[in-house]
Amino acid sequence: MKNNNYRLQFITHHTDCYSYVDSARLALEGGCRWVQLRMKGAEHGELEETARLVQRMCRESGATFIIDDDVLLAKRIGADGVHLGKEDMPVAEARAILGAEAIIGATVNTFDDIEAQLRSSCPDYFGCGPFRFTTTKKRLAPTLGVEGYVEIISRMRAKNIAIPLVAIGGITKADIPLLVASGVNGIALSGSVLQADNPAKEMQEIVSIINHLNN
Ligand code: TZP
Ligand code: MG
Repeated sequence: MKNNNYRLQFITHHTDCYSYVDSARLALEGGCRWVQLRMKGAEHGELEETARLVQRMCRESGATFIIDDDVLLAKRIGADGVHLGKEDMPVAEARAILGAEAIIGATVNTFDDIEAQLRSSCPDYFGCGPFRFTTTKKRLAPTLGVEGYVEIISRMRAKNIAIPLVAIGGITKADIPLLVASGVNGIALSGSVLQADNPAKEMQEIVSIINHLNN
């Protein structure tokens, strides 16, 4: 694995209209090629069944598939990687289980978190946020705004930290140009796509914005 460009990650969620699986399908239909399966509070059996299904959908689309929190499930089904929060398994332990080729992302909220993480391990990317308030995640850290990313990126550059930084939390397509201009390498989102009238089309527009900004 590791052939991932870290520019755009879709995080699964459910709404009144869509299931977790629907959400992944819509993102893939819209051209997203990196999906994180996040199903907070799901029971083990349902999580594994959904993970196997979404993994198959991702494979069929040539998309990268990672799982939130559950390193052992990722290992068992051969997912491409995991995303780990501050209270999850340490990155170094996950690396020992999943191997060098797995994509391992780590949540950070501040530059201090980045430095602390790098003292013990080297994730493949940092998921850094929240950009703004969102209801998708409970127990949200303070919001960063564009200024927060500008500061974190400048401190990373000053210390030659080149690990991709992926902005997350309340991001809409209108935010993407400014966020990318702030220096972040990628965007992770969920709610703004699923709340759009046509989620696949919304994702298509987001993919197009990102491709134009980076080319
Ligand atoms: N961490 C911060 S926000 C979030 C996670 C996992 C979920 C995605 O947020 P949004 O606002 O639905 O794009
Ligand atoms: Mg977690």
